[in-house]
Amino acid sequence: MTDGQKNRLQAVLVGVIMGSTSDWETMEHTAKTLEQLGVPFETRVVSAHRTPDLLFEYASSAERRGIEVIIAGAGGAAHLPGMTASKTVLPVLGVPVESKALKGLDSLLSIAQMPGGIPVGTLAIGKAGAINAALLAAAILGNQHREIREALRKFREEQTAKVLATPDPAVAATMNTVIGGRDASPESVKIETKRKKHG
Ligand code: RP5
Repeated sequence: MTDGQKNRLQAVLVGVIMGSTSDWETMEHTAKTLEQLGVPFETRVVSAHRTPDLLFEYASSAERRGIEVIIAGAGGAAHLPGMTASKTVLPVLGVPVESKALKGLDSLLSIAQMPGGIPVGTLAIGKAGAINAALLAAAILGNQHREIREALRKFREEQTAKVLATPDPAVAATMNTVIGGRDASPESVKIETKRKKHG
């Protein structure tokens, strides 16, 4: 990567906002994925209901601050992505956070069912949507930022290689249970328990 590319990448390109700190459990997957791809981002709690003035300020100043994509996560009567989209022409991606009462169906419909005129790119409910919002943001940024497009290509290649490396699901399941270098597979746990019993 050239110095010019590094400098350009230091500026925040993605604004990750969410309605509440309680959304972080979901939205941290967006942050982790952006980090993995080397996309500069910021994270903020901005509530459509509790801090409406802050929401207006954030959305209307985002373009001026150099942000190119906004990812907004919210749950329940999830107005944040739609209201954000109404105050900016930047692409807004919405992540429906899983709500307790309706398992996120309320969040999904609130975010997806925007009337014609103000679009919100709506992802899946919960963790999958949070990860995919980051990947989709990277794909959008990849049109102008070649290094991000290449990072996304590498992510895809590694994902494919990982699947092809473990074609047998039984082996893959065993590998998934190896936690922190310690084999926690059911067989191993049985052996360890026996060892303890026999001193
Ligand atoms: C929404 O209300 C937030 O996005 C969150 O998902 C939901 C519940 O917020 P808390 O009551 O946990 O702060 O505005």
